Amino acid sequence: MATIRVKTDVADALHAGSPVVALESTIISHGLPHPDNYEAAKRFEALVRGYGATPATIAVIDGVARIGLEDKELELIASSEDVEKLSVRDLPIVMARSGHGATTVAATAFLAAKAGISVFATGGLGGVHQGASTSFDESADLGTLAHTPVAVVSAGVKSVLDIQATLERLETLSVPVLGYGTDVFPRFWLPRSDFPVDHRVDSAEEVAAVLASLRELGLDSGVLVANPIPEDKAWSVDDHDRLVDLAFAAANQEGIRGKDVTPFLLDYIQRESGGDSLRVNLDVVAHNIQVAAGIARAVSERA
Ligand code: PSU
Ligand code: MN
Repeated sequence: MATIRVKTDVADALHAGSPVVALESTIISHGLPHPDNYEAAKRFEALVRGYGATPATIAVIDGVARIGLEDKELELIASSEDVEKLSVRDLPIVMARSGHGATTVAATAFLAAKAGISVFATGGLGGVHQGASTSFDESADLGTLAHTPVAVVSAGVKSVLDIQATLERLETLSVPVLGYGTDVFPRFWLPRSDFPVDHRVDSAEEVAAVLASLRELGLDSGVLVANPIPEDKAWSVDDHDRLVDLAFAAANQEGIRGKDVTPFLLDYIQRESGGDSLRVNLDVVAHNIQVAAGIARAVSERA
């Protein structure tokens, strides 16, 4: 049995050299609340199509890595209580057990690259957690990007992470970071963090050129395209800061650890913000999809 199955429309697009954008599934299963998550997943795919590319939402179903999901599979990822969150190290285990699972940025990027997809849109990349100097909690998203040749379009990383340490780790791992229309690294719900990005690009063609140079050099790292949410769609800084503090306090009190940390914090913030953070979260992904589709078109035009 195949371990990776590419949906027909995605395979056709790849074969023709047409633009394809990979989408992750953990954001559906663990990042967004049920039942809005299914509608959101469908909308993300429709947006990719609207911008002239073929969407490939990635997940593991019945032990097979699917590059592009049928509606029923998307529904399963969005609704099932026991869909696991899969990072790269979990893939061989859930496949061996013929199980289902939703892929994180790391696992999605890994499978996308294997299928020949070079552009991936998400909300926020995982990173170094606060207190990582003692907990060692750093997302596998970073280490995977160091050797996975995919451009990940993300609104920086969530402000629940240690942004400075995350940027340092990306430097150590030799992952290029490009500010898309910005000189400042964004922090997901908000367009700006306190940290600059060294390299700014202002067009999809510039990103495609960087990807081409990366290939020519024989480097196999990914590229992080840090794309800030437009100012008029951002969350209020005060509400943001207040709820992030409360989410941390709750996580500490409940002793949340390991892979549960990110979903717990996101869920807490979503519930307590009365829908504000969710609205911004959806706008963040939609905006990243727009930029990713542009990059995918530019990549396919160069080829
Ligand atoms: N950022 C979001 N929503 C999410 C995640 C990140 O805006 O749901 C998910 C992504 O799938 C990311 C994962 O890869 O959280 C990182 O989890 P961890 O910190 O456990 O590596
Ligand atoms: Mn972690």
